Amino acid sequence: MRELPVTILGFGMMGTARAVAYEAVMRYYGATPIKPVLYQAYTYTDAEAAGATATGWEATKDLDAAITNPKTEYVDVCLPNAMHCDAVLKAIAAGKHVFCEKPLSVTVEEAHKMVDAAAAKPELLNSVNFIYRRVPANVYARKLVKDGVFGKLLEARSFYNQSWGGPDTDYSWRFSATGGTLGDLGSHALDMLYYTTGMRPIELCAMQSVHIPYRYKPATVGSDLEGRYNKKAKDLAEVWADWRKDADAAANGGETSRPMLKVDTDDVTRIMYTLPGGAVGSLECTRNAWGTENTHGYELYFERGAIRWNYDDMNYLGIYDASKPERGWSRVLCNRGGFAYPTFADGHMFGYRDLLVNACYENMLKIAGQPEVAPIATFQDALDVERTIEAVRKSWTEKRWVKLDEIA
Ligand code: SOE
Repeated sequence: MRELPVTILGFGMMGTARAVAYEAVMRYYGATPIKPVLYQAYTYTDAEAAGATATGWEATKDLDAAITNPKTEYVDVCLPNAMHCDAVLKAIAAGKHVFCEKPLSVTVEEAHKMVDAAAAKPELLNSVNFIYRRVPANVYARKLVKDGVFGKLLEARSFYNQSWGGPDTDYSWRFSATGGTLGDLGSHALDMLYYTTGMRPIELCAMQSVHIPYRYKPATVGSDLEGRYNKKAKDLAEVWADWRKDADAAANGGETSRPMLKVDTDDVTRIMYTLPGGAVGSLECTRNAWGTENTHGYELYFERGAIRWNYDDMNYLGIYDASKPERGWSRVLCNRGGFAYPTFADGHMFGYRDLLVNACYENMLKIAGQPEVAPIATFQDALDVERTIEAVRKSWTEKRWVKLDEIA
């Protein structure tokens, strides 16, 4: 069996989760044509490095050396968004297969560069971690739409809402211009729209807003999780009151109780759009909706029925067949034999980490020249998402409907 030495760049939440997935893939799918072997991690901190070396692989703080290491063949980019482009271009130039965390880029220009670089080396994998493609229920939804089971699509509604973005979450790169809610969460919902329906918006109108324009500066800025877990054990009303005083002072150049940094991105985005064939849709994403920890989903309304999915209940697909006299929602369990991915046993539910294993598995299939279970997201797919994101920004800045054709 061919072994493929893997380097993971970035060993925060996503890098470590990916390490688990590469290690598990042979256990899940014994018949993988290629065996990923974890070789090296690029880490920011000694603690992260210790985590990597404890399981027997190398750790380095030299990013370029990690990317170009002649001993590895596959680079998995789990760095903050702003670092993707440079790392991906260097990895392709060094002849490595690339798996990159979403969003692929922070601008359309960057995404174009990455697509061009990948096109020049078609023998290399170019794959983006739009992970919700790997949910069996979504693979099945895609098939139902493709087979035209309920006729033409009339309306689409998608949402990706989380709740961790209150004033007690400190600043991190996720609140910089390169890390906003639209790129972080909306990108998934846009990709899922395309994945399930095969359609992308033609024209859109959007609004964006910032609830928390200034955030407290943590001890070290940059770590993915830090901001989220610096929450104080304080009454929430007090948190808001204290924060409001500081935010007003920051806005007016006054003294704040702790150093603050300005947020340069959206906390919330809403989009309305048209699709080919006359369908219309809407999309919402936020980090400030209490009770929606990772509530990502969609509802698709067709001429003769509807489909709905929600990550909160991700193993099931909701199907409504309006041609049946009883007209009720069916809750179809999709993680069992016959639905896309092999499972441990029927009905033993999939979790997030299983999706990452599926993604690693399908990257191996693709490298081996074998068909994936369902299409992986390529750099081109991610460029299309980035173009839509750019159209959203343009629409809100210029306060008008924007055609996707306007974006290069
Ligand atoms: C944080 O908002 C995050 O980890 C995203 O970056 C992921 O893409 C999403 O799948 C879960 O939430």
